[in-house]
Amino acid sequence: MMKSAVTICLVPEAKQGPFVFHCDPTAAGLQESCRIAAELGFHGVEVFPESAEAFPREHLMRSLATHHLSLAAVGTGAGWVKHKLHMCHADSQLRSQARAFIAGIIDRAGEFGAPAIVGSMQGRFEGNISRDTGLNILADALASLGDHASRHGQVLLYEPLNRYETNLFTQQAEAATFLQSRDCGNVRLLCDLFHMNIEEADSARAILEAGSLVGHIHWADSNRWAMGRGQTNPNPIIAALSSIGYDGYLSAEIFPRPTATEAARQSAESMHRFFSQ
Ligand SMILES: [Mn+2]
Repeated sequence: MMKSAVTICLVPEAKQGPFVFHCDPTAAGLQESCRIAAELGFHGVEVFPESAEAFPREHLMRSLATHHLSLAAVGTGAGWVKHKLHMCHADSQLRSQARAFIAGIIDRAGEFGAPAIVGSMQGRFEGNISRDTGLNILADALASLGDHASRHGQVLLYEPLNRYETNLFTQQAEAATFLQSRDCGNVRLLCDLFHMNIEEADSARAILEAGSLVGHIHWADSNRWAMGRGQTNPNPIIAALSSIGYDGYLSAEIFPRPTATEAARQSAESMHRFFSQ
């Protein structure tokens, strides 16, 4: 059965970002977001921490336990947003720091039985890094971080982004072919419906074709508001996910509009009505 999750951002520098709840990583902030998530029937939360060092392990453990929630996934994007690191940086030392940053988060997430996400940390090839070199760097990093995740019995989630955010992979099919041909056996695709609305000819078909490589879904409407507030028809997407036997999370990675609680409520409704079918 598919599961539902909602995003919680713990990074002040990302407060304009597409996350439903934004709070400082204190007990009070996390508890309140988790309380609302549980009240709305979500199975889990996806968190976006500042770093492995700043990961609020105890607060999160307590908040999840109090509200009977799971940790769905952990984002690594603060490595880019806050620390300006990414995996394809022209400076090899910064590339190593980017990998170490992600490995640290894999370890924190792994303790909770959750996977880490490589989205904006994939970066873009630029300067004296050619596309081919960039892809080699990406393949090497994903394979090695995927191995790292396997220590925790987890996969690593790789998220193709839209053309304005990366020049590596923007479509699921090309990313799937890449993972399969580059020895990235412990990496799965994160299919973000907002990016897919920009890049795919047919998002449902892309999910069908990615099949068992689909590891996580960012559940967003075309405008990155809650599903139901944009132009996306979720029916064929759910049909595709059912057809591939997907039993992972649908996670609402969207703007907190008109309010965080309303965005969470509408997201929960848009997921849970399918679960009861
Ligand atoms: Mn996403």
